[in-house]
Formats: sequence, structure tokens, C-alpha cells
Amino acid sequence: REDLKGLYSALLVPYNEDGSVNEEGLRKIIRHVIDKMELDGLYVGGSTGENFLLDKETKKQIFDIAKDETGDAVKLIAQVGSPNVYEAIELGQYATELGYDAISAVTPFYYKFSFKEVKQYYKDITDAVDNDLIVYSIPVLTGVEIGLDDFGELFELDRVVGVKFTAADFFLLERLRKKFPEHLIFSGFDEMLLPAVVNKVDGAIGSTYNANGPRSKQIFELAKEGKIEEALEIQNVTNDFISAVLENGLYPTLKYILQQETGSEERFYARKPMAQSTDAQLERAQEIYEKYIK
Ligand code: NGF
Repeated sequence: REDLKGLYSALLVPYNEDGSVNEEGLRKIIRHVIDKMELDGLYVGGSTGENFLLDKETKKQIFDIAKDETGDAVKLIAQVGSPNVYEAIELGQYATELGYDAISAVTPFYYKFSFKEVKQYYKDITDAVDNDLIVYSIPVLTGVEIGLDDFGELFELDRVVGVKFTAADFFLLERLRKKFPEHLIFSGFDEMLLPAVVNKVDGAIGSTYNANGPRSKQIFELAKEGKIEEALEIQNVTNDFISAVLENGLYPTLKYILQQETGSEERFYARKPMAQSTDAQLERAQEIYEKYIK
């Protein structure tokens, strides 16, 4: 799947105060990512979209809006995973019918599933959905660690074409790349984009690319060309930005910046039980916006 390579927005979703999707705001964010950030694709239904706080119908609504606004302009990957495998299958079929280029599924979490159970989960999804699948591994949030040999077993499943690797384990990343040159590896931590590209990942999916797209693209391209010093300089500035964002609160800060960048009057709310931004956070977000993005 050469066609899936590239830089993806982990799509941020703005909500209304009552928890419903702010459709107009979401469409504006999608336009911003495609037209101004010029990214290669959208990863819809991930952590950054607060997906795991949503009911099934709202997840479908977001898949609908993203496809409708995007058309065929960029690649679309639908994150459909859930410990409720029946829902994952239904969402995978739904997104596939809509025309999504691939699906992705987070490792099942909450219960301490054995690897055998995790593998069966991916087999059940890929048997039932006529689309390629990217495993979403994010141990920092799920607590589920997958080792080199286990990745090998998952990659043997028909239609498992790669992994979204959100971890700081560069030893494992290097081993994965060497052992599975044919599978897609997407890096998940934006602050580690440069070392990930040095390790020859095929692309990256991240929250901050929604706002910091141009620098991220430069890092990606320069590193691929072997211009490491130049790429590092941009990663340094990028990481000043990301440090400030993380210190002030990841989603509140990105929501504020995207509200400004898209010229949306309506505030971009979080979905409960995520807390809403405080005035102090909004003030600091404005400073970060002016310093690094505007
Ligand atoms: O937010 C997290 C949690 N990770 C994202 C990204 O891997 C999540 C990452 O961009 C994602 O792709 C998704 O929405 O599913 C970070 O926000 C960023 O590197 C700042 O730490 O770890």
C-alpha cells in the first residue's frame, strides 16, 4: 500500500457545549488540514478526536462528515477499534462502504487480554471487513504492549498491512522496520518524528500536525533526503511548540489554536468527562499560538 504513505492529521473534533459534534467547526478543521497544512491524509476516530468517549452513531456521523468534506482529496483512514469487537466490525464495514482507504483498530483495552485474544480480535475484524487494516498500538494509553514476534503474527493475518506505532521504543521500531520491510509503519509521537524517519517509517499520524503542518512536513521531507542537521533544527522549534502545548494541556491548546486558525466564532468544546479549558489555559494558548503558529 505505497499509496497510504505520508503525513496524516490525527483529526481533532470540536464539540458543542452539550457534547454534540460541532459539524461546521469540524468541516473547517478538515479544510484547514487539507488546504493549509497540505497533509497527505486524515486519521479519523483516533484519540485526538476523543473517539473513545463517543457512542457508535456519533462515530459514524464523524466518518460521514470527514468523507463528505474530503471527497478524494487526501487519503482517509478510519480508526474503528474498540473493546466491543462487534462495534469495531460494524464501524469498519460502515467506513469501508463510505470509501475509506483503510481502517485501523486500537488494541483492545481495559481487560487484560492475552495476545491470543488480541490476535483473534484482529482476525475477527479483518475477516468481516473488506479493507486493509493498520494496527493501532499506543501502550501509554491502553497498557497493551506488543512485542516483535507478536507483531509478526499480526502481520501474517490477511489484510493487516501495518502499524501505527505510538511509542518511544526505538529499539523495537528499528527491529520492526528491519524484520518487516513490506509492512507500513506510521510513527505516532510528533516530538519524535525525526528519529522515526531516520528509522525509515513510511509516515506519521499526529495531533500537532493539525496546527504545525508545514514544519512537520519539512522535517519529514528533509529527513528522508538525509538532511538531518536541517531537519533537527526544525524539530527543535517544533518541540519547543509541543512542550508548551503539552504543559498547557494538549487538546485545550490545539482546540484553541484551531478555532483561531479556522476563524470559528463558536468555541471548540471538549467532550465530557474531559474538562473544559480554563481562562488561564486559553490565555496561555493564545501566547503559544502567537509565538509558534500565527
Ligand atoms: O495524543 C497522543 C497520546 N498521541 C498523539 C497521536 O499518536 C494520537 C500524538 O500526536 C493519534 O494519532 C490519535 O489521535 O489517535 C501526541 O499528541 C503528540 O505526539 C504530542 O505528544 O499519546
